[in-house]
Amino acid sequence: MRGFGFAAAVMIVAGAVGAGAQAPVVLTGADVRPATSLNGDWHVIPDPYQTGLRDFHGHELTRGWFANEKAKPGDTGPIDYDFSKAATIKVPGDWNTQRPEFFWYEGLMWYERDFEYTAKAGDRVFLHVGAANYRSLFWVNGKKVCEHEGGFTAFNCEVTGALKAGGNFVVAAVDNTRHEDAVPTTQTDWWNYGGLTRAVSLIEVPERFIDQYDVHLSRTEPGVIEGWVHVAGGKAGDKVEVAIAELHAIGEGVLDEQGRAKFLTVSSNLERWSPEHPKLYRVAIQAGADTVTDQIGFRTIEVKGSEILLNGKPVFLRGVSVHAEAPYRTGRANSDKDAETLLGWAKELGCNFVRLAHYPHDETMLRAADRMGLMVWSENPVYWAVQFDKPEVYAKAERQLQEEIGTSRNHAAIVLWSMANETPINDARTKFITGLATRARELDPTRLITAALLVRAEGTTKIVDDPLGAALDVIGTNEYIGWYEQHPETADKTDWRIAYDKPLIMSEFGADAKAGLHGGDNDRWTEEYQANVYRHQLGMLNRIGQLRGMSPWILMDFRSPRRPLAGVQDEFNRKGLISDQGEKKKAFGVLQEAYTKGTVGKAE
Ligand code: GCB
Repeated sequence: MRGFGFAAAVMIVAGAVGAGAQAPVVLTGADVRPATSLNGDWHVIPDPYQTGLRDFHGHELTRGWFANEKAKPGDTGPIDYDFSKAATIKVPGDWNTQRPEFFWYEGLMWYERDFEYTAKAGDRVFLHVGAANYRSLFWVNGKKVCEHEGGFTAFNCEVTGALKAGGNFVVAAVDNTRHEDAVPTTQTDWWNYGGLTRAVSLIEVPERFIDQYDVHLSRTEPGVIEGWVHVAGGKAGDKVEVAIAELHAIGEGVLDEQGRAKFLTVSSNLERWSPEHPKLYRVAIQAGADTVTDQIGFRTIEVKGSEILLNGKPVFLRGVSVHAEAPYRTGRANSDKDAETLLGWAKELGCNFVRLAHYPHDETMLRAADRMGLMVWSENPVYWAVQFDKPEVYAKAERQLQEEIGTSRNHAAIVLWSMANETPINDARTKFITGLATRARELDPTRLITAALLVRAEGTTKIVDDPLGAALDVIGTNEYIGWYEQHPETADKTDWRIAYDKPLIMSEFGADAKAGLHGGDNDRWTEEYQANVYRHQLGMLNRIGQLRGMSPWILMDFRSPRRPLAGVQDEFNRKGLISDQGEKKKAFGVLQEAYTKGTVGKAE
């Protein structure tokens, strides 16, 4: 029972809530480290007036409401809350789909749970948060341990100094209020699911520990597995080792002044990862007292002119776009089962590729893609018109990109980092996203950079000449001929002109259909109409010489408040090939036939 009533709420120290805590750190492979799960029931209290963060004149409080371990009922006058009596919801999970009263809620939510924990002497402990949408603050035993912005990336807060041996409690304040200067901004076409949407755990590491590592196959030297290991607190001269027992391969390196060691090792009998053969190896990374054991696949991905080369061979990306929307129950996808259902449907379609839109998806999805053999487009949430002219907005986008790449860089499945989706063409935007592309290449020179661009038209010709294309390895474009534009047949007369000699992925096309609603080929909202759009689109796409992939919009219906049409949409974007209840629509069959019979795209 913890109280921190009104008397405490008048302690005014402006700006102090943000003080004290350290910046969260990025950990590679956090999900494969031994961990103490904090998943399960957490008490929650909605706080739309931010009473826990501000006093009655709106000044920030020194310490978050509910966070002070010392306050006891009766200490400070009336106590306006009691976590032990508050409702509970599950973590991981958005709050919107767990309790009807939270369905439309956008604002601040307080979370609390007790846990037993005793750390080993000398170890460091991190609170690992898979994602908290959008802004979050954490306290352990009343001590603030971190603050984070960005709703779709993992972060880790050091709690070593805040933990006690035995009983502990953690409080989180998670706020999904939309802001103009956030990334993404106030306008999106998906539900703004709030809360601790991904897994939460405690990770214990030695004093010096491996925070990031990169293990990949060289593009230029056959059979060479290379990369680097970074050790937090590591001393120059300390050794690291990367061992792949199945290949009898061991790479060694020595830390430099920055705590980073490069390594390489050679294997003559390596089996490369591909969609047809998604081979993963057990890789043990060791530095001093710390070891991480990961499952990593090895492949190369490159472009040559307008070809995409996987393991040196031209490949066509037969894909589909996927939101992190949970099948059958809606809400945020957050389990292996969700990932396997969604990606299982993609495999059934005949896909070798998925566009994980419009933000970084979680590790369960990426691990499933590694295992199941699906190449992945992973996307930074620079969606539509963020405030491109503001350096602080750029910093938010870059931070999320760093977290995305830092967390997920060893997934063989990821072949494309996407910087943005459908951004308006202007100089500030081009500079902003080019900056992100440069940063992405610095962080990871082994993958391809893309973005989904808008297209312009001259008569019946669609033109892709957005200046941002110069900064990309692969051009993505979205178009909705037959849905937002004209008729399905319009595609038959449409030609394409691409200003860049680079591979093109049609990263979106599609049409809404309500599962079970039938009619003629030209009756909107029916399954027949959607199937008709797909047939005409596929014919058109086959005429684009440099098309090297596609990811139609979208695998499954997903919730969006932009879609209120009663009886048809009911707050769902209905462009799914499958309904939110798992019913396959006719267009699923159209695309499946094209993918499995190889009637679309250049043969591999
Ligand atoms: C788009 C967006 C996507 C939307 C889709 C639609 O262009 O990239 O996020 O959901 O269109 O259905 O309108």
